[in-house]
Amino acid sequence: MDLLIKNGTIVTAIETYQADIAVSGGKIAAIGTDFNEQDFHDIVDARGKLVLPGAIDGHTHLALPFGGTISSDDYYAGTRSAACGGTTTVFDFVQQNPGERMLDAVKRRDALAAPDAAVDYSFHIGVGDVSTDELLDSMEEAVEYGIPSFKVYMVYDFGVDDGSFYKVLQRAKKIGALVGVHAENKDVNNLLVQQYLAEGKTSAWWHYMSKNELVEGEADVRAVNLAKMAEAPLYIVHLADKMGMDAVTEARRQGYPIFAETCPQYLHFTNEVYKRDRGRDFVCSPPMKNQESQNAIWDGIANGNITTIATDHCPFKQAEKDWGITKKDGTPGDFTTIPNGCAGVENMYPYVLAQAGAGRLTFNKAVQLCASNPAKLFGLSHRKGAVRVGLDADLVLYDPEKEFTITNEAMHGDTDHTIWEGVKLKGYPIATYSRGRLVFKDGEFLGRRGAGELIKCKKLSFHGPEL
Ligand code: DUC
Ligand code: ZN
Ligand code: ZN
Repeated sequence: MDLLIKNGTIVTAIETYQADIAVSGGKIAAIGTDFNEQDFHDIVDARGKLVLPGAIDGHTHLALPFGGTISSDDYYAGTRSAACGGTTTVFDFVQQNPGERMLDAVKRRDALAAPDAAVDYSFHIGVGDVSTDELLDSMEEAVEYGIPSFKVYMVYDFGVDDGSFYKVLQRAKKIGALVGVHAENKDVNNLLVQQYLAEGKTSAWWHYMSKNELVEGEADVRAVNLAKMAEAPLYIVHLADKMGMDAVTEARRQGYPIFAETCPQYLHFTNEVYKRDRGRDFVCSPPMKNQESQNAIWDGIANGNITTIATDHCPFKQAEKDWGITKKDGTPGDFTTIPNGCAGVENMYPYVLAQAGAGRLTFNKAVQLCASNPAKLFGLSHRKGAVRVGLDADLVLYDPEKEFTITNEAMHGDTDHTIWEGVKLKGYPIATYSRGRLVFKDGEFLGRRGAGELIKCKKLSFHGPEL
């Protein structure tokens, strides 16, 4: 056999126990206590360490064209960074072009990802055009291929109207797909932008104000209502506000299959960051909200109404963030000319686990939110998301005592700054295995470009808020 990880404390979504893990052919071959060490090529002593399933980041934007540039982590840099933060699978978004069949969009994007990805990956399809029956029908072909999740944007020029959103929900329900939604009220957002700019309000604060609690909350409530009307499952991505949290909580209480994702940045930062000198570095959509919203999301984690944590990883270089002051062409910029997004893929698991270490949630709950729930929701629990015999040996060794201060220098992506600079964590991953291969150890990336593979996902296998 290839590898024995011995003496560690295994943490799953539901239990914590001491056992050894035998790895063979990239899979977890056995879990037990009396293995013969001579049977193993490599032996790792994990005494005093936690052994966790690798995290699944259900929301990244690698090499995303946005705002006149492209996000600075390509599939290699983004997955390298993921590995070094204990994330062994990332989901990226493929944006369907007008007139393009869904599966063609996936294949177009996979041609970029496959040669570069250092850990395993899969896709959600951003719906761009369902104006014909043929394009709507093409959803099923993607589902059968192994990409059963779609995302609609209620905001942005490439977003869809409520009718198309509803149509996608209806079809998704029929074919066993999950619809994710980026919920912000597009018309009000656009109107507020025009009003603020006309009043000379150009700083990053006004990005937040134009996408404030109510701008997101109204769209969250509308999305929940559309899903209820269509009797379809719904996944609200990057939920960041109290009104949306309340709507999700109430819908789930009523038994609707409505799920919410939040991101570490909404759990850690509030809208106060937009008052900082470099507030523009924090510009992402949706923006960080007020303390009341942050409290509501933490409550959602405690009471089970947040189902997953993901990152919305979408870094841009500082010079591009500076387009909020002076645009590329040298003319004055404003909050609308700042590319939206921040780095986070390397910070998610360490941040959430450190919160567990600090007693804000349990380690089991952290594993549930970052690994096992995304695996179940997105249809990859046959491969990922747990420490179980037969699953991929995507494993993280975590030292609960290691002190770590996040700096951009210590990160492994391609960007030049991090909104997490200076944040101190107690506890940090010390090793990551991707299908049994060591890809990260003691601060160093040891993986290989192109070693990651596309994970084909199964159709929805849940019916209500059991997650
Ligand atoms: N939000 C971001 O911050 N970046 C990219 C896309 C998005 O919706
Ligand atoms: Zn989004
Ligand atoms: Zn996103």
